[in-house]
Amino acid sequence: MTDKIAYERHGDVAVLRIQNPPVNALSHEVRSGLMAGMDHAEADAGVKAVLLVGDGRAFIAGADIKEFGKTPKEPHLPDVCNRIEASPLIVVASMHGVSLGGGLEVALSAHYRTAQPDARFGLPEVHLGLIPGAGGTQRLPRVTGVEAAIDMITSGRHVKAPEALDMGVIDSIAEGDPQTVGLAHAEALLAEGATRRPVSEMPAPPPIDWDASYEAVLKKGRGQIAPAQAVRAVQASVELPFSEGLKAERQMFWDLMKTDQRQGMIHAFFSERAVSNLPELKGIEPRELAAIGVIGGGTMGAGIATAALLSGLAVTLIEMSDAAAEAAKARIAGNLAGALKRGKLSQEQHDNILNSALSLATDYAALKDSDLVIEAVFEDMDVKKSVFGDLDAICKPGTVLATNTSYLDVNEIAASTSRPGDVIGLHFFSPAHVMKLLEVVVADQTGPDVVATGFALGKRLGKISVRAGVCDGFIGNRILSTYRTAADHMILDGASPYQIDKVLTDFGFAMGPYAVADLAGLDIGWAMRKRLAPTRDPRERVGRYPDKLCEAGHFGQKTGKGFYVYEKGQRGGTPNPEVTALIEAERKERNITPRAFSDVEIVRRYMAAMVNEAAKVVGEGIARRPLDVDMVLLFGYGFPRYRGGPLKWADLVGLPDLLADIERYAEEDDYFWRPAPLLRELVADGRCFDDLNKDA
Ligand code: 3H9
Repeated sequence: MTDKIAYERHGDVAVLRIQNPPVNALSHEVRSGLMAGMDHAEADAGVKAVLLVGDGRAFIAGADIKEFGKTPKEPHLPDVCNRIEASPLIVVASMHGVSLGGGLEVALSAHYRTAQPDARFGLPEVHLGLIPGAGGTQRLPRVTGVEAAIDMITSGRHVKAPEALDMGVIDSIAEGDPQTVGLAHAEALLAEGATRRPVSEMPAPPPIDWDASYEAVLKKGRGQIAPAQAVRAVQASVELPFSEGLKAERQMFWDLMKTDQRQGMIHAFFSERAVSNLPELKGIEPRELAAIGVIGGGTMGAGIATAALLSGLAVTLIEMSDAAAEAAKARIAGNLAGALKRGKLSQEQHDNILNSALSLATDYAALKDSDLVIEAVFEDMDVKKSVFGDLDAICKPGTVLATNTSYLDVNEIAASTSRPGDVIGLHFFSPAHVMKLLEVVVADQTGPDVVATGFALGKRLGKISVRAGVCDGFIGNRILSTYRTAADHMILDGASPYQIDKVLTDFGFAMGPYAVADLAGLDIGWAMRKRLAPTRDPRERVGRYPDKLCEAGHFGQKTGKGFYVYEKGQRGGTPNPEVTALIEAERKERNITPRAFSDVEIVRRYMAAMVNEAAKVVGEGIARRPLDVDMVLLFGYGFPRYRGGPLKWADLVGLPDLLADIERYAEEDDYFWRPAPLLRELVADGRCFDDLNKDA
């Protein structure tokens, strides 16, 4: 045995207690310890049953993800599971907290399963680009049937104890100390003369239409392969003898282990956790956060207020007039209705929020005691400065003053107050109560405890918070503007917006850039183009056709027409022929002979632009690490999680090739395509972006 598994004897029952904090992952030591523990129990005279139980906050959270990518060491998890199941003793698992992945597979290898009422179960391997690899796809269908197993495995969702009981995943729910409850269960089984009940010996469930299920899952996964493979693995559980099914599962598991998708997903898993872990914040206490103020109750302000209210904060919302304040309240009520419907909120909590946690005001004086104020007013520097001047005069000392600007200079805003150290950017993404991303924009003089407070607010609101420096567009919008430009150039040169959208959704993006533009409102880009026009370099290639669309009053979804035409009641749109005509006219005007773009070239150029700008953003210190950029794109811009983020994607395709592409594109347009110095450096040193994550 190892010190990760404690062995205790309680009468006829041997207890194997897994002790591998924080979540009892099945590391090599734990696997070896379980093997040795089973040997020990079987050799221990008089032992009739074995109880598996976890220490700390979980039964077992699965295989140790940190071991993935390294040479696997024996004993392998499937062997451990088979060893447990084959024991002549009765094996009982008593579960609390989470039993995930390999953890649930260990439990399914036990003969009986009991759990705490608040325990959760899942086979989330698809979120790591994998399928269960220790019998999960073979044993689960035998206890739940095929459809429930496919749902659980392909979604990776966590199932709560009552549902798990209904599904047949567990046999009973009992509240109390997991070891005490488990011992009582084991003793009761022994008293009633229960026998071993290996899941592998249960009959295989009836088949389903496998191809239809495979296709449906493939389509839903937008290019993700693991969930569809899981359907095939479950199919094997029905069509093959158990031991053959296990082999088939194992093969698929190892094939998936070698994929870029697995690497991308695991990068996302660890980056998501590392992103708010900043060395500069170690030991810095955030300021108090109990009451916050929000200025402006439009879509963004109401969304921010909703997110804060849902997290239990008291919110004072300021609007220009009583009527505007009431309209903001109606927006918040609309947002809360969604949460109520989805069961995220009880009726009592809902009423409480609207009747007491939310206050409306038209006078800034109502903010004098706020701990943090976020302004979400019109994107205009003079307007923002005037708001910050008022806040400076009214707020108590120590109030964090935050701007939700998406591109304006936070240093300039901060300088307009007498307390620039208290000023920070908190850039939410619309709808702010839904979107997970928060850019915490740190200006030159922002105090470290103010930064810590920004992160603390993000955590409380359930956001993925990413530190960003000050520049036009911060991390996300700056990179977006560059890859959108690359796409716009391809349109001028011969591609169509519809081909580009299709190719990029096939790549895995939630939406293509032109469908996104229609959703956000074409007037946003129009305003931006007008703002930038006076300072544009004459070498910049900017299409005029989107302006013409806006001049004609077509702003995308909200006006029913943009790049696409939207019929009432329909979710998606159909290509707008007027756009095609406008593009063709502009090509003629500019003497451009359109050429065909292959789907591969579209991805290559779009991604090269994204990666190149991202490398500049990291090189300039606007983003601290490549992983920060990856998380911004993943959580704010619909980048496919299974690709890990643009810089993980770049590492996987190879930086030298990517740099060579950029240099080749620069031969046509050396103004737009300027290789990032950091990219050149990495290529010269034979390093990749992930090396920088490790250095940080
Ligand atoms: C699998 O089982 C494959 C098998 O089918 C076949 C094998 C042959 N390994 O998230 P948290 C760390 S695949 C290693 O902040 P929470 C995590 O990095 C596996 N480390 O807490 C963090 O470390 P740090 C299937 C792990 O309470 C710390 O634990 N299982 C693992 O919000 C706390 O985590 C999964 O995919 C792990 N498996 O959430 C489960 N899990 O403190 C993945 C966690 O250094 N894990 N850590 O940053 C989770 O979903 C959540 O972490 C969990 C806890 C719900 C457990």
